[in-house]
Amino acid sequence: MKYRIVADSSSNVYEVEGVDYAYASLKIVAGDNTYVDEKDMNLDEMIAGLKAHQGPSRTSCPNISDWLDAFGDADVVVATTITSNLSGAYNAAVQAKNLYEEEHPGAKVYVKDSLSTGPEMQLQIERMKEDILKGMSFEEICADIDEYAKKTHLAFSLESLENLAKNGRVNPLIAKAAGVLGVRVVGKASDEGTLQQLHKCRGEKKAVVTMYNVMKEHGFAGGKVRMAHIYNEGIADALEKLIRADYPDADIERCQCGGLCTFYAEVGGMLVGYEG
Ligand code: X90
Repeated sequence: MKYRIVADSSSNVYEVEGVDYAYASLKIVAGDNTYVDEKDMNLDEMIAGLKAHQGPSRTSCPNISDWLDAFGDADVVVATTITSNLSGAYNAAVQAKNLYEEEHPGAKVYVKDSLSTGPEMQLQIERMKEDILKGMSFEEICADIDEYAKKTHLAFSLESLENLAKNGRVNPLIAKAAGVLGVRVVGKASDEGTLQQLHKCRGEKKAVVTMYNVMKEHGFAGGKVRMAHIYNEGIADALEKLIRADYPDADIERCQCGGLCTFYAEVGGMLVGYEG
C-alpha cells in the first residue's frame, strides 16, 4: 500500500522527510508574468515584479489535473487544501478525488478543507505524517485529522491587506485600516475559514503581544507553534520570546512564506498556526 500526503502550496510546505509527499502549486499572475508557487521560487523577483506592475494582479488555484498529478499513483492519498471559502482549490481537489477513485479501483483519497491556510495546514501535514508512520488505516487517519483540526488555529499579523482587498478576499474596510502607516491588523481564521479581524495595533510590539493574547484566548497552552513570515524574522523572534517565557521547551518552528502567502500576507506579515 502506497500512502501519499498531498497539499496545495499555500501550506508553504514543499517537502516532507520520511513519507511520500507532493504539493499542487497555486499561481500568482501579474500581466504577462506568471509566478508559480513552488520549491525554491524566486520570491524577490516576484515581489519586485509585482511592485513594477501597473494594473491588477490575481492568483489561481490548482485545477483538477494539477491535483491528479499530485496524487501520482498512490493507493491512499490524504490531502489538505486552503479554505474553500477563499479559494476553489478544495472543490477542484474533491473533483480530482472522485475521478481518481473511479480510475483506480481500490484507491482511496481523503480531502480535508483546512478552513485555513499556511502553517495551520503545516500542522495537519505533520499530523498526517505521524499517523502514516504509526501505521494507521485510511479510515483512522481521516477520523484523526478531523479531530485534530478541531484544536488547531491560525492567527495573523498583517501590515497591508491590499492584495487581499483587490482580489475580493477581505472586507475593504478592514484593508483600509491596515493601510495606515504603522498599523497592523491582527486576526484569525474564522470557523468558516475567512479572515476575521480582531484588533488594530499601532506598531509591531503591540501586534506581537496581541497575537499571543489571541493564541491564549483560543486555548494555546504550550502546544506546537508554526510561524510563517514574510521577510520579518524580527516579529517571529519577538513572538517566540514571549512564548518561551511561559513555555521554555515549546515545539516552535518558523519558515519564510512561499509565493501564495507572500502575495496575500505581504512583506512584514506573519501567519501562526498553533495547537489550542
Ligand atoms: O484560489 C486562489 O486563487 C487563492 C486565493 C487565496 C486567498 C486567501 C489567501 C490568504 C493568505 C492571509 C492571511 C491569513 C488568512 C486566513 C484566512 C483563513 C494569507
